[in-house]
Amino acid sequence: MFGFIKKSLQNVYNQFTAKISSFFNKDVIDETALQDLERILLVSDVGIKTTQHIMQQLRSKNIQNGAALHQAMHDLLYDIITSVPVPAVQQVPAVFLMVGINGSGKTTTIGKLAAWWTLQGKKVLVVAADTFRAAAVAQLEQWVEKNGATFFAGAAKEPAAVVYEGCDQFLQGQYDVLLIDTAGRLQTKTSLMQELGKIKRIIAKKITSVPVYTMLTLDGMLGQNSFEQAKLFKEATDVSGVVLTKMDGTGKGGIIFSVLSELAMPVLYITYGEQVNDIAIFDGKKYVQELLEKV
Ligand SMILES: Nc1nc2c(ncn2[C@@H]2O[C@H](COP(=O)(O)OP(=O)(O)OP(=O)(O)O)[C@@H](O)[C@H]2O)c(=O)[nH]1
Ligand SMILES: [Mg+2]
Repeated sequence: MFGFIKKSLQNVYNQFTAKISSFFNKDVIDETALQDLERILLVSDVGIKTTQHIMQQLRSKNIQNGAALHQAMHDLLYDIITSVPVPAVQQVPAVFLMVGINGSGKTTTIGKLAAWWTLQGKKVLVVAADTFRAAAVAQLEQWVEKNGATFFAGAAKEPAAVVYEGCDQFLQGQYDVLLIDTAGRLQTKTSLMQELGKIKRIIAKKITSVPVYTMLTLDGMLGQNSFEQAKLFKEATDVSGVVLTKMDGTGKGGIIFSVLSELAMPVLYITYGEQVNDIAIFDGKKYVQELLEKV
């Protein structure tokens, strides 16, 4: 039953699931137990607003025992998980633009996705539009070539120009998947955000035949500290969904619910390590089910 969380997200299992499941065996759920539960939700990054919503719903249902609490929690978290529509990012041909702040895991995630799509028998082109650092380009090239996808860095120095050429190559080479890596940027740097807008306009102009998605990497270890940034990215670039990275480094599995309910963005993938296979398509229903399993 615990294939997904116990295997891939051990910290979440050992912390969040272990703590929360202790309530489900209780014969009596009283106000003290509800307050304890509320504290656990808060420290697990579920977020103040979402926690208040959950607690208010639980109180209004007049929960008496652990079994009823289990069912109610399942229903509430399930509602949150299904509240935001998930775009069809598993259907290719498609273009994926990866954005996010410095070090949030864009390049690593691109490498993992390139390997994964290649394994599915798809023809994959990776474009390195992170031209700010030579090391970043080399890092991505290593990842990509190891796994059999095609790498394109382009002769052009300007990111928008690299993207322009990369789009041409994608169209001419009849690729299934185009993955575009961008430089890490702080949302405060207006010029970098404007550059992102320029990149998006170029893609939209060049590629009209297949869907284009913008994926935002959010560092799961930073928790809600990254939400202000996420909101600014959302305003600037019309984000299609989130890749929650570094989930191996946190036991706070609640971040997924606050991304959904407070940012209203779907979680598309989670990553949980630095190896090529440490990525999973996020399955919200399965996540809720396993998260609330009795330990
Ligand atoms: N533990 C863990 N580390 C990760 C994960 N994803 C990425 N990292 C590490 O996080 C660091 C930053 O990852 P990058 O992929 O370079 O991040 P980036 O967003 O491309 O960074 P910039 O290009 O500098 O903006 C690297 O040391 C990665 O190995 C993950 O899922 N788990
Ligand atoms: Mg990078």
